[in-house]
Amino acid sequence: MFKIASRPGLRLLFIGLSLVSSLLTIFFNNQEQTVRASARSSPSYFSPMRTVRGKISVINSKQNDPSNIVVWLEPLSGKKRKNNTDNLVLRQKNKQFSQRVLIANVGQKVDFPNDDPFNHNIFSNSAVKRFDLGLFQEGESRTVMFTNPGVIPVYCNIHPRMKAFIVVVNSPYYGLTNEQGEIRIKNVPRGRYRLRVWHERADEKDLESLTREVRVSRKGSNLGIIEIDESSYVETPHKNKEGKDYPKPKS
Ligand SMILES: [Cu+2]
Repeated sequence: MFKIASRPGLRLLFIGLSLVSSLLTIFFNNQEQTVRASARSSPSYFSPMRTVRGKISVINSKQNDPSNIVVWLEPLSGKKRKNNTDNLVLRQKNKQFSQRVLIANVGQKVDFPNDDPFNHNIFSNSAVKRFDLGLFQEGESRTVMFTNPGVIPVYCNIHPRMKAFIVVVNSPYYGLTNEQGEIRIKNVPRGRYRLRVWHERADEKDLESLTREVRVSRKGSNLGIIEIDESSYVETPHKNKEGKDYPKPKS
């Protein structure tokens, strides 16, 4: 067998044949994939919905954690799907919120159930949405409706370490990065959008500079790698609901 390959003419034929065979394999595999893909997406044939993907990497970061970064798309053309209206949930359990970052739509409500066997007092002094849920115990819940877009830091007046952010956006096309910084926004109609990004350890101006126009085609859109600089981030303790320092823990 190897003797045949050593003759120049036959060797060329051999290479040629294997090339043809691999091309045929690639061709038929692609055909199969196309068929499978169109079978899967057939219900959306009349209103094609696409996935927008991307990845965020944080630079000059102490934490090196690219999770919990909000990415959303504001429609610049075409019809917009209605905002989400189902109530969202931000639990309190083990003196922590169930999520660090929660994305809500304008007009959406958030329930704050207390799953701890002691009281919490959830509040925010944000200019976007100021609220104070008062003291409430295990098994109880309070609800807040968010009517303006913006970032709302949420705290507990008893437990200074409790911290969450509710990011209210006026578009149903949004996503949160996973631990690898990957983002995936599904069911986005074709059209032009303004890309927006929010991250708790980024400078507002830096985030502003990441805003750009994105076109979603019938293949979706790949945002590529988006870099966020954390060098200007300084962690500062927040105040309680009266705007004062929390009492020093007794030791
Ligand atoms: Cu608390």
